[in-house]
Amino acid sequence: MPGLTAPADYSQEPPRHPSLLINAKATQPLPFSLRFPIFPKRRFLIATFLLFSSVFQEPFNAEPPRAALAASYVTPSDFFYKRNHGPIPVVEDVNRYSVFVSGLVERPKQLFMKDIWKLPKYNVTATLQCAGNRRTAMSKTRTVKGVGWDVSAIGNAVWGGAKLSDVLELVGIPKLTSVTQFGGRHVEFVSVDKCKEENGGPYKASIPLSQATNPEADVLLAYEMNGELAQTECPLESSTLTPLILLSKSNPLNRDHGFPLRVVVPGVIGARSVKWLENINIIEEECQGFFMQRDYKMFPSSVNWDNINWSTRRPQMDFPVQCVICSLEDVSTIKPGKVKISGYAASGGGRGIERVDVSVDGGKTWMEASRFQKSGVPYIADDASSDKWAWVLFEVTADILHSTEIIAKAVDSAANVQPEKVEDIWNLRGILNTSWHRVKVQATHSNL
Ligand SMILES: Nc1nc2c(c(=O)[nH]1)N[C@H]1C(S)=C(S)[C@@H](COP(=O)(O)O)O[C@H]1N2
Ligand SMILES: [Mo]
Repeated sequence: MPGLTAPADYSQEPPRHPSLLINAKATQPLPFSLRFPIFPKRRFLIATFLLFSSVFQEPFNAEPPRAALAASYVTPSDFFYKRNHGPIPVVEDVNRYSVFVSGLVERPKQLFMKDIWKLPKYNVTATLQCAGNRRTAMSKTRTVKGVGWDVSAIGNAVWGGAKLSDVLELVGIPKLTSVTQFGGRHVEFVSVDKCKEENGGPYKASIPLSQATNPEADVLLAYEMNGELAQTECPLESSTLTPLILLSKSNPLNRDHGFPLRVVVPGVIGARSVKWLENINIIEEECQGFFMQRDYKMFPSSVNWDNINWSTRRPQMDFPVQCVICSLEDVSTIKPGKVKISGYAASGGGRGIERVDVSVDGGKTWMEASRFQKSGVPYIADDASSDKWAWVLFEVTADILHSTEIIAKAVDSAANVQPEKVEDIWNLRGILNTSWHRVKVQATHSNL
């Protein structure tokens, strides 16, 4: 497609915020000032360096520091985790960009951005979480395969775009359809990026047609991220943490997050929210791509790389209830006295957060934390006033006099709870680590 192309190497990556923590072997392009220095000789040397280094680079995978993450209800795009499987696609001309909707439909259609912009625009506040969030902690039990993540492969954004259910009507599929007259039951999203796992082919995934055509599922083709906000909100009025940055009024998706058009499937693991969308196919069976069939599946701990049979499990869709303490690193040094403990809690499938329990004595006794979303609006799980697809921030202040382990665990509105031990949910790909989150604190009486 002329409007959207995928480079074969990493020489055209976008600029990124320097405070992001880069995972695996990924590297960053040099800052602008170094790429275009005044001295021609140095320019030549750096160009040569870039040429060679870009060939060997890995997909850019990075997350923000945990304290920055929980400082605002809406995560600024710069600090939003970035999960890629290949070089970032390039848009030559957004007016020439189109997405082709075809397959088992009555009227296949090529849609340009102007066609998408014409549809009613929705702003959906939704949390995206990578299934690999907290993988590093799981790998301490036993080795797992995958990019290492701390606790910040998650973020909450206001996504602006058209509803997929409206887009599908343009090709003759009515709302709330589970099978088309030609036997289509799944909606496949195909990108253009070149992924190793797909042998150089594009990233792809699918969701059931019933979800895609349900307006209440809020599946979006998003062209904006945090566009409606004048600035980030800080819902924790009492918090010492301050909003991170000011956001501009209109904010198209940036390249890392899928410019010009991406899918956002709220309540579902990030892997199904395909970026840089090129094709939407209505198909009979779910997508047969690598990331649906040979990755992002949850196995029991008895399965290893010698006895794995991928076809025995369903692709993971909803994410389970999760919560993480972000105000403290593991291990933190504290002054004995009052300590503020804050972080995020989220559940999949549109379920709200009913409770967040915090213990400062290693799990013997528990306190209930307060929960927040938007400032000035009390949070009630599953209430119409709440953002149903979004995380909840929590905060509690505790008296801590001695070195101890602090634990947080959440309960969602279906009364699902987090598993206590990471050992009990260990799986070879290291996905869905939702075990009780623990941080150790060392109390020190010294004035140093
Ligand atoms: N085209 C494309 N879409 C993709 C991916 C990708 O590598 N290529 N990664 C997926 C995964 S695993 C996640 S967790 C989310 C991450 O979205 P983000 O980078 O905007 O945070 O995008 C998903 N969509
Ligand atoms: Mo992911």
